Amino acid sequence: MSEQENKKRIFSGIQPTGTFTLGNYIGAVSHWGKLQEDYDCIYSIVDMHAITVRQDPAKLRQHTLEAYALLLACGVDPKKSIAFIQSHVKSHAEMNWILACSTQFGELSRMTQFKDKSQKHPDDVNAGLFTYPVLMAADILAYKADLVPIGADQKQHLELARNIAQRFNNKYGELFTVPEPYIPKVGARVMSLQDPEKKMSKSDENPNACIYILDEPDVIIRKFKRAVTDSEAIVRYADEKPGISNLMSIYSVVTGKDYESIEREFDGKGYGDFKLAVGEAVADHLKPVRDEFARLIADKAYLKECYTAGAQMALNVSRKVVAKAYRKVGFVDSM
Ligand code: ATP
Ligand code: LTN
Repeated sequence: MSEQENKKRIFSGIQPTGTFTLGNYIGAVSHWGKLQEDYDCIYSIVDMHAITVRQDPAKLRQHTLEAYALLLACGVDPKKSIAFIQSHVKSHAEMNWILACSTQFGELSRMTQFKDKSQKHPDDVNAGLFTYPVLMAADILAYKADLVPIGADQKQHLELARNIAQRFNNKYGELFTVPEPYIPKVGARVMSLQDPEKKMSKSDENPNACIYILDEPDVIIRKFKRAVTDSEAIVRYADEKPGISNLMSIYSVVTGKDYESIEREFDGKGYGDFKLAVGEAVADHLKPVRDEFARLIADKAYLKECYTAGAQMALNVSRKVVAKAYRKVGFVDSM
């Protein structure tokens, strides 16, 4: 099982706000299974984060179960890693409060995700949306994680978690590990297929902008065919060609080919051929995930067994850290 003294610890989470996109997969989740061989890994479906944006309760429940099944379908093995649902482990809420009292209003005001999401949902700029990064810090610090695999968009939140950990340690004495980000070199920021200046996001209202990892092969191929590119008609990686560069990085990740060999492969060919090749490669790559998801989601009893055991193991690790934090801030022992 997971708690081995000599291994470094990893923590990461994903929100159950909808089916994972190719961005979530390439930027984060596809790495999680590979890491579990060398690290002590803890992965969570962060439903408490999801309610910072209004959710339909029945849909959230369904999305949470689906996200848990997707996590396993993407390669997280509940026998090798701890895989659980955030709201099942009370340490997250407890640690959240302790850390909120070591976080400044000013630093939360500078978070770009807060600015973006409050612009997107001007009628519901709730306190949870504002303190979202504190809960994320609580997730990570409650397990004393060394490393946090994330996409590039979460780097600012991780910086904040590091600052909170250091500040708490300076104020109350050493407790928290200061976590390092683990951001992939290629694919850390998969862009929208319709607006390559914008990141691909689960909650995009345009379904053509996004590849969902459960999309059927013909849907995947059609979406890539419609992807926005440019008028140069040469497949090459360049800052001024964000659409083609985005497709190249996706193709590179799913085929293992580097940019030079991709440029050679499509030398003299048009964008039509290239887009079709990307679509087919992605559809093939995702097929085992789709098949495994179909098998798992039909077995609710197995999923329940896994997330119940996962929550118990997560609690066993995190409650000790919460107890130490309570003592350090001066709370009287309850037992
Ligand atoms: P939402 O649209 O609901 O805000 P999201 O698609 O941004 O969700 P999260 O659950 O917030 O997804 O993110 C889960 C993980 O996926 C994080 O590590 C995040 O950095 C990564 N990620 C999200 N979008 C991308 C992307 N376009 N490219 C690479 N990584 C991404
Ligand atoms: N905020 C992250 C999801 C998340 C997370 C975490 C990631 C919540 N808690 C802890 C890494 C570690 C996001 O992707 N939006």
